[in-house]
Amino acid sequence: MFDVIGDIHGHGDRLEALLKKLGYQLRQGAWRHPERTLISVGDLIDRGPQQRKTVDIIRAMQDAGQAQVILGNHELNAVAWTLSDGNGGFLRAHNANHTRQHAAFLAEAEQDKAWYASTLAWFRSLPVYLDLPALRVVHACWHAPSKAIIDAHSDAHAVLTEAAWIAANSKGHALYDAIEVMNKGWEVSLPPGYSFVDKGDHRRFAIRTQWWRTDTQHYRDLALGVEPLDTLPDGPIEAGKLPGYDRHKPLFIGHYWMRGRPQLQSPQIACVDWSVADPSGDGVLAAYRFDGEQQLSNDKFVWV
Ligand SMILES: [Mn+2]
Repeated sequence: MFDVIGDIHGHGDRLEALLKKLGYQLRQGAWRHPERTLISVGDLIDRGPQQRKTVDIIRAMQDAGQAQVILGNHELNAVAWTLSDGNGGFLRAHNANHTRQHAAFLAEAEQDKAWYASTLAWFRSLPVYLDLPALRVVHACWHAPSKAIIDAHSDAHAVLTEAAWIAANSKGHALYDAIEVMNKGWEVSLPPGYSFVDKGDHRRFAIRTQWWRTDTQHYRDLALGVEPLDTLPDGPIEAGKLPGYDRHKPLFIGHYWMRGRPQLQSPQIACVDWSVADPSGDGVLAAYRFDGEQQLSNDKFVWV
């Protein structure tokens, strides 16, 4: 069965500690478990102190048949950083914010161009999601209409075709919007006059949402990563209902920088991103030990 691990963001030592805690052993160049397979929800890179170590551990596990890996938004952005926009720039603009977000990765990658090129090619080979018999995995949001668009631009394993990478990173394409939803989450714009400052000190005019919830439509109930909540409108969102989740299978997501100790978002949804890269040091690297159960359980989280 599967151990689904959250966003690692360059914390290679913590990754090794969690693998040990989960019972994996380093043999013949890869971490292995006699009965279990690792699944990464993506966001291996950016922010942390061991970018290359993290990529190399996970890639070696995948090569050895010990791990499955999907695309996080940081891997998507790392590829877009290198793709020409046709106007002398790049599809991921090299502005101050983006440069700061990507600096830790670039600092290591640019020391070895061959490794950098190989790593980018590997990122391009990662699927956007996994839809396995007993579970689903996506970085941020499971949304059937977006999945259908992505499937039309992917191979049978949800890996974007070479030609799709430009559209996936170009505003105005349906594929761009579909990737935004599944890889970066279901965001809702704030009404005029409202904004907040996120953990990276960026002023934001849209919120990340708990898109799976259908019990409330209020900004303050649905927002993720906004502190204090009273910077948001005290009322329902204007954009209409959030997509909700069909609950056909358990779903594992990352991306959301959850705070506190790992816990389920619903009986079918587990976010495994518990903020290992938070500068406060309060975050943990988490995994969920999945054994096929269709009702998830809080006691199956493991973390370091
Ligand atoms: Mn992410």
